[in-house]
Amino acid sequence: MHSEPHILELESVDSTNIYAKKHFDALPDGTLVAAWEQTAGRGRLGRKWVSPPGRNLSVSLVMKNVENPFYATVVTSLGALELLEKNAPELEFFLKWPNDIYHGERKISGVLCEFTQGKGGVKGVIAGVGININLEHGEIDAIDRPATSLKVLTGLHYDVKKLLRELADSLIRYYIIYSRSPETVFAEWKRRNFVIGRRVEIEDASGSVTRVLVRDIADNGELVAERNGTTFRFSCGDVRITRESLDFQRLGGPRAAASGNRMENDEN
Ligand code: BT5
Repeated sequence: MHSEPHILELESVDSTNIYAKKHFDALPDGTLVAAWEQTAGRGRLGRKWVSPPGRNLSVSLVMKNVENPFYATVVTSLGALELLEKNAPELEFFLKWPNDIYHGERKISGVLCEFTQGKGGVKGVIAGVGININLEHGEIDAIDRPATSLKVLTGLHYDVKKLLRELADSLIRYYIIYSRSPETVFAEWKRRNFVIGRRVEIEDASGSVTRVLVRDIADNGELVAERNGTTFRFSCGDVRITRESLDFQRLGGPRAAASGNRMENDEN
């Protein structure tokens, strides 16, 4: 992998993940497939990813040094977080297990990592990242769950081509750090992950919701949660951010009203 990112820019495609999977053998490790329009953008569990043409970043990183989609999510979500923080340093973003970036109660970015195997037997992961950049209010409102964009948050219009290059740099940087020291990257991801130490609602694939206290995230990516004094692991589904979880201190009680819904600093 080169530290200089190779970006394959497509005007329109069904999904950058599908394209990268189809061309996995021909695409060198570390290639970033980007599209300005996705006609069939995908989320997890068969869901759709909404992204009107030209407004957002929709990319897939070809990762041939990672076989576990969870670790690909760790790497790429940190890269996406870095891009957001660089371009809106006054705002507070956080990672939310397993694959999201949020601002307050609203999602601004999602990651979809898929294991793949080429014809020659080479294994790897296609790491798809979608980030809402210039999405307008009306477009946000059309999404069926709370969402936001950089433009809605800051009122500014962003140069998506410039941001694409910055995103490529951040993704490759984290990929290189990961290939040298996976523990460092995993520790950073855990530190920036909102859920650890908080009371949240978890929703499994069938839609059943349970309120839990999240104790940790295991090395295999499972959530280690506690309910009625019993610890259990949760591997597939969503964490719901509620007003209450935003207002609770890690492993503590309600926070001072003056702090509003801003996150406390991560000090652990
Ligand atoms: C995700 O799934 O968040 C993964 C999103 C990955 C998108 C990228 S774009 C490049 C690459 N190519 C692809 O085809 N996909 C990847 P999940 O956690 O399942 O969340 C999906 C849910 O988020 C949907 O069911 C909606 O409720 C909501 N949603 C859809 N579009 C959104 C958007 N633009 N912003 C915020 N939320 C959205």
